Amino acid sequence: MSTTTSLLLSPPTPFRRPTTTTIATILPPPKPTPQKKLRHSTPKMSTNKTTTTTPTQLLTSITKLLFPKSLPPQLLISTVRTTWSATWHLMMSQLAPSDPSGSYTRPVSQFRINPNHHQQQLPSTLHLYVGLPCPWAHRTLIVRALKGLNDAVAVSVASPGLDGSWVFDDDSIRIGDKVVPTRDKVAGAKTLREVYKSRSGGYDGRCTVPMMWDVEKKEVVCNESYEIIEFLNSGLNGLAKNPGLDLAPPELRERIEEWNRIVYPNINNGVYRCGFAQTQEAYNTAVNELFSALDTVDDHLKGSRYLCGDKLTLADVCLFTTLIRFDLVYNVMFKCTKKKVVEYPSLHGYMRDIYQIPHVAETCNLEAIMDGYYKFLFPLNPGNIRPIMPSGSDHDFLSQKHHRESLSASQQSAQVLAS
Ligand SMILES: N[C@@H](CCC(=O)N[C@@H](CS)C(=O)NCC(=O)O)C(=O)O
Repeated sequence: MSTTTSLLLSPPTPFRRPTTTTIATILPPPKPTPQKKLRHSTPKMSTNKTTTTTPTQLLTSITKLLFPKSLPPQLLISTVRTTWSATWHLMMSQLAPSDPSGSYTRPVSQFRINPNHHQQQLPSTLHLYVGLPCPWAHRTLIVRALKGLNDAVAVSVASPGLDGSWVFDDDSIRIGDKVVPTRDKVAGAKTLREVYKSRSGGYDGRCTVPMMWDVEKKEVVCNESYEIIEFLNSGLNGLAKNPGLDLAPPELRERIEEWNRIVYPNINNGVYRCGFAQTQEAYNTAVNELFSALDTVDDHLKGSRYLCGDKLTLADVCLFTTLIRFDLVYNVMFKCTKKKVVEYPSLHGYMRDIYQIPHVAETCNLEAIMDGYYKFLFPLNPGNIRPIMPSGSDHDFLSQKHHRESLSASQQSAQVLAS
């Protein structure tokens, strides 16, 4: 039984777990589960009858047993508050580890590229696993597209499953050039966990995207996004259609690092620190640091086209993938409510500027991003209702003129386009 399943099966504290006999007695005859719609492989559980039921059906039955159709309002509110809060704390403690103050502490990625080795190693066939809602995976899609590596490094696009894991659907219908969910193009795996597990030596840890896979060696090369984008930027120039584009040129590396030290903890991870904070104090700290960093960046971008001057760099790519999700998701779902990106004069133009660089918009599947957060990844939105797209965040608005060319001496998009 997976961690998630066992977690969901744990009874809320004030109630005793009903006995198996009781559950079996109240279980309705199982209906066929619409697997396609659920988009996750649900293991079948046996009952003592010849029929089978899924964990989801079992849970629904338990819930119906615990909560009759109507309760006096006060009892209903206090019961739901207690069970909801207990379940939320349990889920957060297991899935979003925190320090003693309740601040989210992101787990460290397991598979790393040794920076001293990757340049010398001759790459065998590399494959990239991504998921569209994920900002860390989005970084890799952008660098792959800008470097002209779409043919050299194929990509499989996983979809979020209802149990929080990454799963593969059949190939989606193409929407122009937009990246859409796909099957696993390497071995036809049904889940990303299957892919991770198929490495020699197996694997039982977190199965995250992005993940770079060595097809011949059947090995995870790396599952840390920043290392993957550094590698795509400089490690595959022999295969890239745009080898002349350097998103981390030596003369800018120090400045890129300086911006990363501000943007990563306070903005990229900062939105998660807001959303996953487990105490008011932890949230207050995270949200103040987030908006103070956004103010700093906005102020800087008044006079600078990109973070490090006239040239787009990896620091911009990393900032962009959080900004594009900000008003769509983080502002509402992660309580990053002080301001929206659209209210920042420079940040919004900067986001549009990057969105309009050829090939970047293709990597931004705004609907998949909203679905991923509001319907799948973390059950922070139990009603599963996807809010309406906020104004200033849709494709037409993002395609409007940004007027930022005048800030740069050189035409950056010409450099990017030279593929
Ligand atoms: N530090 C990693 C973070 C990757 C990450 O957290 N990915 C999330 C999606 S946004 C994931 O795949 N989570 C699945 C899980 O934790 O099981 C990176 O930058 O690559």
